[in-house]
Formats: sequence, C-alpha cells, structure tokens
Amino acid sequence: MTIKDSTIPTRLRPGVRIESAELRIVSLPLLTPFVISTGTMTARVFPLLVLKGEGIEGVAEAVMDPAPDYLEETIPGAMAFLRDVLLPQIVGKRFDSPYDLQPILSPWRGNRMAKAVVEMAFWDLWAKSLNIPLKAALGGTGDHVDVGVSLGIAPVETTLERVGAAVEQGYKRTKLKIAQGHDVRIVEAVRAEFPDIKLTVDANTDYGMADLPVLQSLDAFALDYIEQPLGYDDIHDHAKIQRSLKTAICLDESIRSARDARKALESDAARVINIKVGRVGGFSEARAIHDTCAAFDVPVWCGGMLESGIGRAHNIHLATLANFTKPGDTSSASRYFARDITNEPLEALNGEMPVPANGPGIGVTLDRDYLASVTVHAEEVTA
Ligand code: OSB
Ligand code: MG
Repeated sequence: MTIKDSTIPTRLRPGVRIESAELRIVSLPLLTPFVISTGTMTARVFPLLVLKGEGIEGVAEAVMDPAPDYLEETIPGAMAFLRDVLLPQIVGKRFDSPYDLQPILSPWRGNRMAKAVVEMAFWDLWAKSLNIPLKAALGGTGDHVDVGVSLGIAPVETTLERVGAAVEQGYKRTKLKIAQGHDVRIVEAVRAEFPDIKLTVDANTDYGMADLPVLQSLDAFALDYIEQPLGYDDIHDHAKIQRSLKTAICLDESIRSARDARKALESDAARVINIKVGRVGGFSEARAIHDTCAAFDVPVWCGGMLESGIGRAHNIHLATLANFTKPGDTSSASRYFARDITNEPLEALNGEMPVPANGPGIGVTLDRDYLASVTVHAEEVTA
C-alpha cells in the first residue's frame, strides 16, 4: 500500500515544502545618517523575503545596497535574480535541509547576497519545522553574544560623545569608521580620552599601498585590528602590508567564501575575519569560514549591515558559534531605528545581546502592521 504524502502528519515528514514566497522592499528611516568612506546612508533599504510552507514562515533580510557601493550587488539586480531565477527554482519544492538548496544556488556565479537571503529564510523555516532555535540548527550555544558599536564618520567632538555613550552603555568594543584625511587625528583624540577601551578602525577599502605610512602611524594606538584598509577584491596586497604593520588586519569585503578565507590566512593577509552571512552567501558558507578560521587559530566576529530586527536576529544566532570570540557589530536596534519591524526589541545590556527566543527559528516575529507601512514594494511568487 502506498500512503499519500499529504496523509502523513507534517512533523513526521522530512524537510519542508516551500509553497510560496513573499518578496518586499522595505525602507526603514535611520535615526542618524550613517557615514562610511564609500558614502552616507539615511535609510536602511532592503529586500525582505518570507518563505511559506506547511503553515510556517521563514524570514530573512538581504544586505545589498540600492547602488553597488559596499560590494557589487544592487537591490534592483537582486530583485530580478530572486524573482526570475532563484525563487521559481525553489517554490513548489520540498527540501530536507538547507544543504539541499546548494545544488540550486551554487551553480550561479556571484550574487552571494541574493543567494543568502533565500538560504537564510529557509534555515529559519527549517529550524521552525524542527521546533528548535536557529542557533541549535547552526551548532551554536549560549543565551547571549558579546557586542560592540560601529561609529560612522563624524567630527571629533561628535565622535567623542558617541564613544562616551557606547562606553557608558557597556559595549565591549568601539569601532571607528575612518577614511583618508579622517584617520590618525580621530583615533588620537579618542585614545587620549579613552586610553583603555577596546578600539578598532574600519576603512571600508579607502587606502592604497602608497598609504602604508598612514596605516603604520595607527600602530601607536593599540588598536585591536584595522578592518579592510585596501581594495574590496584584494587579498595579496593586504598580506604585503600586514608584514609592515604591528596591528592585525581584519578582512571584511575581501572575504566572500571559505576559499578566500583560506587564501588570506595562508598568506597572513588577515589575523582576524569579519563574517557577514549575507556577504558570503548564507549560513553554510559562514560556518565553513568560521571553521577554516578556527583551524588556523584565527578569531572571527559577526559584522553587520545596519539590519532591522530580522537580520539582527540571524546575526545573533550565528554569533553563538564557538570561534566568534571577538565582539560583533550587532548593537541595540534602538541605536538605529525609532521603530523596528519586529515585535521583540533587540537591545543589548552591558555589551551582551540576548539570543532572541520568542519561539523556534530566529526567535523574533514580524510586526505586520508596521511592516506594511514601511514596505515600498511587495510581490508574491507561487508555484
Ligand atoms: O563595513 O562593517 C562595515 C555598515 C554598512 C556597510 C559596511 C559596514 C557597516 C557597518 C555597520 O560597520 C555595522 C552595524 O550594522 O552596526
Ligand atoms: Mg567593515
């Protein structure tokens, strides 16, 4: 006798069938413009994906910008790739685990942020189908992660006030955005007032080989690391300058895969790596990078892209893995937004961000009313 698939109770069937996908573009105003070497953000604009199946929903947000200023991907490009290529390949199909998405995702070149939003939404859906927290599905433990703040480029006085507030609130690390002409002076001023805090800088690719003397003068300030001084597609030249620096280099933009991480670590181009799950194409690759770094005894930390509560929740669960030993960028959502699209507030206390646990999966839920009011585009993909 054959049993019709639909007669088997959902929880006894492996995996989840994706019945439909809801794809939106959301625009959340930022309380304060965020300035980095490549530009200024006044709102966090992002694609949001909800995968639906068997009465449950998996949610994720994407991290590409409207224009290609952090990396190559753009929101218009990602929307087209998701709508026309990726979502039609997965909607209407059952997947036993997130790994079973790889044969569909990996043949396509690049577009890691677009692949990541699909993969991450399915991880959430899958963890919910198993009734476990996302951290457990990923192999992480603990009920909070250590976090610091990332402070945008601002005048010295403003920066000193912002550092003071972060220190007061107990954040475990302060990262200053730097750019040519806004580097040694700002770091010197912050160090003079805060001699003992854990301090880092992030150049977002603003320097070249000829700027080595400037980077060397940052060696005087006991920084924990200098993040991504050189080109977004470079590893080799970072290895060359690391030899002439006392301070560790941390790579962000340059690391898209575990293979990139291996190349960087084999050549001593980085002594710390920032993992952003969107940048690297999803949790499977994020975990592979985490494991590669652990094998080289190199610490990692979880970066951020000014995410809403949805992306923040994903980041926090990821950061519960063992080799995330440096404080991440997932600070309180209230530092960025007057109101978030999640019902649960994501607030750090004394530099510790609780792992959201309102139900299985990512542990946060969408505030559907507010989401509707900040949605600038919405579409549905069905089988
Ligand atoms: O390089 O980490 C970066 C924000 C936008 C683009 C690039 C970066 C950042 C941040 C923000 O540093 C970190 C956060 O989410 O608070
Ligand atoms: Mg960075």
